[in-house]
Amino acid sequence: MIVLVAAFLASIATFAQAAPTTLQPLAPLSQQELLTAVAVLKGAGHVDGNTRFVFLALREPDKSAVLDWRPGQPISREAFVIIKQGSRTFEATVDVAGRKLETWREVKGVQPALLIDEIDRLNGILRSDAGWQASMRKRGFQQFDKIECMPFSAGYFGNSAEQDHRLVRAECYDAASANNFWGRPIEGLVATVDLNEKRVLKLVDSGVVPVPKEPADYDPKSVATSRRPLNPVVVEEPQGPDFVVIGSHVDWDKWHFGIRMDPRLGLVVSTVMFDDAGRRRSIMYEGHLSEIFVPYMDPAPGWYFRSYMDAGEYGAGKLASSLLPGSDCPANSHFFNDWIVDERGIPRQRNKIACLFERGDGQIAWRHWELITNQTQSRAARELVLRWIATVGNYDYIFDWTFQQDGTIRIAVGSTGIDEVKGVASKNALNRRGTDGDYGTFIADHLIGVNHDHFFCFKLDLDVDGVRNSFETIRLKKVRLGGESARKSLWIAQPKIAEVESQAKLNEDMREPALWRVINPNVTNAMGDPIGYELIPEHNISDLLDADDYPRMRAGFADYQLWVTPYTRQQAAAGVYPNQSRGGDGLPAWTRQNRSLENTDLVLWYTVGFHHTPVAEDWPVLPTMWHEFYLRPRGFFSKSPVLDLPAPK
Ligand SMILES: [Cu+2]
Repeated sequence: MIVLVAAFLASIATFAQAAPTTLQPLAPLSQQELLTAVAVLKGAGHVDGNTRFVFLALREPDKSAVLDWRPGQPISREAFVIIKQGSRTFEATVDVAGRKLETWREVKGVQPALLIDEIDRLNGILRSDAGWQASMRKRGFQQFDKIECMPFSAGYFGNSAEQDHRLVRAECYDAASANNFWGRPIEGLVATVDLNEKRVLKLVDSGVVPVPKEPADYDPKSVATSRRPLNPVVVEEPQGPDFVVIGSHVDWDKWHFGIRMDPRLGLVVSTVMFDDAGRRRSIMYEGHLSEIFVPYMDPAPGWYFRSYMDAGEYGAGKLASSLLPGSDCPANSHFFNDWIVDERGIPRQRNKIACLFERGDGQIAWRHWELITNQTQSRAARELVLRWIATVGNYDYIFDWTFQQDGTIRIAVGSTGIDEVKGVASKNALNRRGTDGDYGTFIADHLIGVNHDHFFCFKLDLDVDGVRNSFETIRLKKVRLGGESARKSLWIAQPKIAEVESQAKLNEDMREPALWRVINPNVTNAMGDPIGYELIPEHNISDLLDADDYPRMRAGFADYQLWVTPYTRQQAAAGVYPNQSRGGDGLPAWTRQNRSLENTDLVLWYTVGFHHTPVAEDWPVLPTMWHEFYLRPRGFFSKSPVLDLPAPK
């Protein structure tokens, strides 16, 4: 056991642990740099007992500076900071290397992301509110210390009485009668709370709904596990892994990239390159989660507002889970630690917030059996997986970046955790009363899994062999044949370059399918075609809400599955401050300029999502549901990139 523990410790490294000579411009801020950034703000008189750090992380250098940088050269190191000071919000940039405050400004009319500090305070505000107490007594609760209230982001619904308040809406759960309190909603009572004023702004008691009593716990003590454990599978790399991690940089097979954890966006993958015949070719400057949007589909007073934007309202990277070796990631994975400042500005180390492992579980890179010669050639595929998990309240989102030997990058989101459920008076579907069951599925006695969507928007700054790229749609167009052919119809591939942003707001269309490809019009492959990378969606959905519905206006990025913009430093598809936003910021606003997309630095914004109509099998734990898309070379190489895989011995 001791040996095992030692092996784990040896395989842990922090993102920023590298020697100075290998520090990359996009490496995350180190503990020392975080300390310096906070010290500079303190020195400038901007930090007191009321100061809360909403965000403090690397401010990326200019892209051109990053691309021109060579090892050994000095690096600009800056921090971007969002501070909440009482009810006011400030943004700062700090020159960390120069120990200097560069900018400090107040941002008016916004609400920064919700703070853990505030969330901790929520129970106290409610438990001391006379109206809330009365409503709880009416429901049979005499003691309030085991009632847990959840800070649901408030959204915006055109209510002027809510303006200028810092809001959450709270529904509470009976945590005394079960470990999994999510299965014990105290329904029919929702409080709108002002976190600045520390008071209940509005309490809506729409009537007592009995708290469901179905068992909902999932820990080993509560669940009788009759299933026989399977025989162990041992993954061994007797000569060690094939990847090399130096600080925040990863080399594996022909792939090279940098990684860091951002408190808002989670894992950021940067400067992704692939070796091709002795040349290191660029594919993507940066890729990361941009925003999440989860609107629920129930009009009840306790449910209509539930339309979360988890990255901007809570901070996806801040909520990165510590990963468990052997279940979250293979035990022999490389685990990353990082440093993040807490809300008081104190750097804290977090353990195992991302993992890296090779996978070679029966995948075939290519093969052929030749009938004429009766010969078989087959090459096993290996892939590299980079994983992190954001736990936002009841949901756990697993994010995988998988690098394949054929130049493909797969980006996948696994949704698991606990479904957000509603307590109802009806027992089940056989004795439905009122509207119970109209907006979801009975998944246990007196419990409805409410219908909702999950949208995950990714920023993908592709640089295919350089920054100057164009975006091409290749429409598969059916044509009617005349003349001498025995065929009446077939389809042809019709490429078209998008000239401006309005031509690159796209949804998948089964009746008129199109391929989506980023090309470099200045570089051709051996056949004379411009080189390119294709974005390949798998199953995807559209936002079904009306255009004038508040959640949809606030999360306008979900209007299209794909947007293409010129390069921008902006990272947040719904704007920097989506908490209580009225909408109007982000992709719809930016693209209104209808800028040129030709032969310029481009960014793809791709949203993958799914409608979640819950099923009985979703309770009490959600079997992981995966949704993914690919970035795949299309004409980037001049022949099969896996032809050179060595034959098995
Ligand atoms: Cu769901």
